[in-house]
Amino acid sequence: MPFRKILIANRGEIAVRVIRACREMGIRAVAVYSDVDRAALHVRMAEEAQPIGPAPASESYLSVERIIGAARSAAAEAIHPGYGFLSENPALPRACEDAGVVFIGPSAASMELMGSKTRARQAMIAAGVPVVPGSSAALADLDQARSEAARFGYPVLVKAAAGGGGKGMRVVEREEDLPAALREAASEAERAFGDASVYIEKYLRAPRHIEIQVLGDRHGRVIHLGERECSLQRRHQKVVEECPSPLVATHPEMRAEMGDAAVRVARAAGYYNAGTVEFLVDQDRRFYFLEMNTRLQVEHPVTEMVTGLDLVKEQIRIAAGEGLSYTQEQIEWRGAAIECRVYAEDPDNNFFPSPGKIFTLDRPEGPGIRVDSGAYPGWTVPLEYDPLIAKLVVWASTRDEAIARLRRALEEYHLTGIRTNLSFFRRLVESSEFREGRLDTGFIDRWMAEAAGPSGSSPEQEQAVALAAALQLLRSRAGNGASPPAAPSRWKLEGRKALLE
Ligand code: MV4
Repeated sequence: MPFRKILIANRGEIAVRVIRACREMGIRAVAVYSDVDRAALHVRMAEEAQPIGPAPASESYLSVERIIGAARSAAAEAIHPGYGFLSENPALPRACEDAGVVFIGPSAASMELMGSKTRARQAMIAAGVPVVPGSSAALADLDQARSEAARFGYPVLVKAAAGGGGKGMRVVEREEDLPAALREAASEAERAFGDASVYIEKYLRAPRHIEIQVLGDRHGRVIHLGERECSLQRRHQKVVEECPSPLVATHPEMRAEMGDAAVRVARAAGYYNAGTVEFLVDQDRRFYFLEMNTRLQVEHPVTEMVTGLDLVKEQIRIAAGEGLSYTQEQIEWRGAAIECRVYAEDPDNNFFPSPGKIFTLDRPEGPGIRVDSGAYPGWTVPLEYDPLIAKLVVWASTRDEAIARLRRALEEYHLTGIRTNLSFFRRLVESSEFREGRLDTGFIDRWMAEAAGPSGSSPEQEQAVALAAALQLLRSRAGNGASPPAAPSRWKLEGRKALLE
């Protein structure tokens, strides 16, 4: 047994996921919670729980000091960061080292390298991994930007060197638009990351986003667990992920090629523990390194379903210094898995967050279904954090069967009290592009624009809708915050009964 006690520096479904791995390994799990999470599922499930402060994440889940303090007072031997929060902050592994606690993740140096997009690009070029044509250092001035852009040809994409997740990005179609794009991207980057450095890349139109899961141990061995197709996203937020990628399924040589490249990326970064190498894939199926995520990802379950591995257990064993339990040759991929991210948000109201109390909750069950969730009936989804309430994951022996199973699971899934995006998924699984696996990163926006018709809403209209929804939410909070938005009042019910009599 690698550890006796692990502290989980996270909340929600991922904290629950890690607790489950701990329990199966005979390890005591210590939860942490902010004031609004006192009754959260991860707190109820863990053997122990430590309060870490008020609701704002900056004073609780994002505080290295509070997390280390909690680990100390619980005498935990290791910390699992989950995803989000401190998971990619090199300050946490450093503080762990100082406190004599094992960090379940990569080194601070690997995180730092991958945190700088320009440094990561340089390292990947040196390692012989294909990167999108572009500048490999932050741009000094407009003249340099002009000459670099002319070298790759328009359109180009201005990106933040410290970026990721789409912040500080600007597409530039013509040279005359370059100065404004540079200015805007730099100021957005300064605000978001405290670093105004930007660089440029050739802009790939409607690429696929395919990522490779890697595992490295502390003895220098690295393997890959194949790909995940993550092209289905909206506003840089993934909504559906699957394994295998429908594209790779029809071009099987791509898995080994991208897998080899991902292993080279990990080696070049001196990487250990679980990580993900993201690639963009163009229309000609050429792939380019985009970035590496130095954490366990939200969508890891699709890889687990298809490979049969337990990634969290592997992470824990690796952190304890054990060698990988599998060789590359032992990894096999069986069947197809699809994950839907179930959010407390209203698809009929511009996906506006819909926190609040869950009244009833009926989840799908039966063959090939996995639901990872931090929700339970009677629990209130707090508005302070990410509104992900569950991940619905299905597995079947073929993609077509997985889609049929997903459709069945979505029919069985019912939740009252809050809005969710389940209805969005019910529509999505019927679309011919999705069913045929013709996916790219522009698909959801195009598909939603089509559904809205030629008079589909402009960004201005969308803003107006969001504003109206915000006002509505504020009003409902100003009144009785506990009142369910969807359920009719007792007076209405009584009135209806009276009418029926
Ligand atoms: C790109 C690109 C096209 N060309 N880079 C978006 C998030 C950030 N991490 C990188 N992103 C992109 N970089 C070049 N040179 C298109 C995107 C992109 C994207 C990438 C992955 C998943 C979804 C996306 C949605 C829009 C744009």
